[in-house]
Amino acid sequence: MSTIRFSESVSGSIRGGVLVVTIDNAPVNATSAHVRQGLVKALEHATALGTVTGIVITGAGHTFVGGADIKEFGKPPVEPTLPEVMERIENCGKPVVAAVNGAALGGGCEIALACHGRIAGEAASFGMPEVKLGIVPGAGGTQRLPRLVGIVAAIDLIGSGRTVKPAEALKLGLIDGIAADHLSTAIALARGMAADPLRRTGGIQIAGADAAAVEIATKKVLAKARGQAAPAEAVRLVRKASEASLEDALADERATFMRLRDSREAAALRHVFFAERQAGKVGKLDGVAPRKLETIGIVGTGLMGAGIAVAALTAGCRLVGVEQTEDAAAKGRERISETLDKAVQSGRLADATRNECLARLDVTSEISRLATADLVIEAVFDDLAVKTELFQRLDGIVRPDAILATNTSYLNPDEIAAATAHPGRVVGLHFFSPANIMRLVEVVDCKATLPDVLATVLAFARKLGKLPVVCGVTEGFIGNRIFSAYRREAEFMVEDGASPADVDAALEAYGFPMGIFTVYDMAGLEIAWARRKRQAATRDPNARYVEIADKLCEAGRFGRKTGKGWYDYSSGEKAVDPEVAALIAEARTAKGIVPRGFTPEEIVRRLLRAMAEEGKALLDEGIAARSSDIDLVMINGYGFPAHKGGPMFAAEGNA
Ligand code: T1G
Repeated sequence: MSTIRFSESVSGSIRGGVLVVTIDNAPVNATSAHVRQGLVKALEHATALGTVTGIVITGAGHTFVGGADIKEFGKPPVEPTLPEVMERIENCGKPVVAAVNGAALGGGCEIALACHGRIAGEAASFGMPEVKLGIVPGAGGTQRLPRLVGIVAAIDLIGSGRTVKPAEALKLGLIDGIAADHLSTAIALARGMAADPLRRTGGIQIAGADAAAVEIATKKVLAKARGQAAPAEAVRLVRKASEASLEDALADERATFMRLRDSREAAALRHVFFAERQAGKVGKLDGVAPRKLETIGIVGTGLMGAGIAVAALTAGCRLVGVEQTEDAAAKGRERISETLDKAVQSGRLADATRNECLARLDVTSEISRLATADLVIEAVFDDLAVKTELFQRLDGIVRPDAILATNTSYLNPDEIAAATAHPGRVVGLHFFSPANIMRLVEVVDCKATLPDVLATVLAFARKLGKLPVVCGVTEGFIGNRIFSAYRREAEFMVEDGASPADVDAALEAYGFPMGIFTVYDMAGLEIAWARRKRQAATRDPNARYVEIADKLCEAGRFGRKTGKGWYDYSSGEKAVDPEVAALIAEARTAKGIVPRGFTPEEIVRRLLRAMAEEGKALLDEGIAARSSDIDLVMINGYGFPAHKGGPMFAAEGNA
């Protein structure tokens, strides 16, 4: 079987009269110019050869095609364009079948859609993640997908950008079959397919959709859009598939794609995409092998500990949870098992997997059981004496090569490490609550942390499906330091004349799911109050200090759980409270401040600047390695809108 080369990344070989075309463009087989050129040449070759009866397209390695080459965006176009390739595939006179070996995303999924048949291997996946990049599919996806799966399912898939596995793809009608040997099955399908007439996706009559279901699917997508343009455009284009001719709708799709591709929103989301791939990369760890991790110990099975336990269990780890009493251990086990149940109910976890997780779970009051653990994470009360004493005890229990991680939010992990026998094995793992859901983990590289310890916990965080961001030791790490600076600025503006509701409304209009005072009320005001009281003695007496939050706490207003905080919740809904307005007015009078108005633009500008300045300080101090890491922390831990790229990206005038 000889190989025919169509371009530097596309080659072919003939099997049983079928030309098998392989796209090999590492790392993800993106549709770079030479891939597009190679595909067109392959189609021409197959058409010209009388002995070839069909064509199969597949990908080398573990991806089918990861989509358009995002790095090409913004560069001058090179012929042929992706829509032209799709047209060539769809209009080819011989059957073309996709043998989908791995991820078929974006332009990759569109290639599969343009083929006359689709066979998925077991590792295949399908999705149109374009909206996550601030764009819409640009090569026919919005028109061909609804022809195969119907308008409602297409709105869901393209509007959310979610990825589906082969079983769901088959159920939806996106593919024709699933086979362990997807290549042979695809070849057989191409051979057996009658060339006349071929089932051309663009020619399929769209199934009439239930108008109410279309509305529901549309609303669901728009509700999550938070002011972004792409989801609404994606839905509009999918709906157009049942109203306009294929030609008109494709032209609209292409024009919309080009316009969005050059938008700030898309630039911000591309920044986030590449930032995520950079995060957790640490130069000094090149060539450092992580240690083996099978059994994880967690001390403290409260809300945080249970969340971490669920994340570790669902990633396949064995788990030993430790509590102080048998009673508390039973409650911890219950909490973990209830969290697993919820994941099953919401469809995030299979029933069988939940049972496997429970079989790997042991919650006990005997701390000596941690002798088998490879990594122990403490999630106990955030108090230095408590944590130090615990780590000293663990020294005498765990193996010498076991790693000890602290989940502290504000304490100094170097101090905890220094109190142990082997500070080199101590590291910080700052999870965000609920830890089984939130992706962000700040990985704290302490003064003495050994490189392979850091490499191991980074690998652990990735195994849990988390987004690890490395940071140095500082009070509050990256996120809480920026959050403090941002809150301080918000309070300055309130003292100067803005209302908490003005600040929250400006942030929500910018794209935050919730304004800062609403977040503050949700989290509870008392923890920060306790910290401020601790710090009072060492605070710079000349620095501006806003006392309003202290006054709220003194009045017993600790936030939502007490029914009152920055707002009043006594009616069950958040409401502006005249008592708070009076308290703020008093604070202004006490300082002789004459209140002035703030526009939403000024509020946002000042908050962004406060965040970016603190971010710059973190970079200067070497706490954060790169500004894109700071963006990721604020996006994934604090609700900063991803489509604005994060505070550092926005501060550069980008969003
Ligand atoms: N373009 C350019 N580079 C890409 C890329 C892409 N589409 N996808 C990944 N990379 C790089 C990535 O930066 C990293 O680089 C390396 O590949 C490995 O990635 C017309 C408009 C395919 C599931 O949004 O979801 O098609 O860090 O670590 O875990 O309608 O990459 O090594 O230098 O993520 O094995 C739509 C994006 C594009 C898919 C593989 N497609 N990619 O995951 O590897 S728009 C996407 C992914 C489009 C058409 C349009 C994942 C993956 P480096 P990785 P992985």
